Amino acid sequence: MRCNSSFVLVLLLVLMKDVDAECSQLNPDAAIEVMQSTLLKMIQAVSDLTHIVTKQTKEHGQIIKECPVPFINIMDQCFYINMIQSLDFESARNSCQAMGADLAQPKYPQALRAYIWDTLGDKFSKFKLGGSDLLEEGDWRWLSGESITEGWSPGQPDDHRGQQECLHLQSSLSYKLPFDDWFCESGTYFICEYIR
Ligand SMILES: [Ca+2]
Repeated sequence: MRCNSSFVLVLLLVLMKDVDAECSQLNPDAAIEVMQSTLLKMIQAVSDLTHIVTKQTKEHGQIIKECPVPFINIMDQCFYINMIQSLDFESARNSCQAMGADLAQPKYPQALRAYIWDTLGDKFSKFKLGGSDLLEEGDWRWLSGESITEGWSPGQPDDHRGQQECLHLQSSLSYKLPFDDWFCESGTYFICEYIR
């Protein structure tokens, strides 16, 4: 693309130089004709250049859609894995919101778990996500309101002691799939998601 835009700029310069040289040897009418013809070519060149710049701007726009620091891109979602604070559900949510984000709603929880496993191993095991059955027992929903239908580890959600109402991601591979219901009030690490 850079070559194309450079080419158009060079073409403009060549046209301007040629018209100077050509007009100096012609009578006024012929010189005007040459200038008109050259002007049309220059307009076309400027149009081409505008098209190229617009396309480059769009491409650049895609580049700057990368996740803002400290969020990382996993499967085209922007996550921040908070291993600094161990918080209950509401506090974790508040912490995410203070970063311009919210608790995470991963479309590909196994990809998120693979990243955590690759970078942290089994050091940490449980992370709060943006899902619960707080509004209606047994009706698991993301913060968006969409149902949580996949990703549960076998035997989960088990609503242990009748008190497990918040979605957690289990990074340990001892859980076949990443999701487990766990106590909202228990302090755990958590994952925020920045929505672009
Ligand atoms: Ca459970």
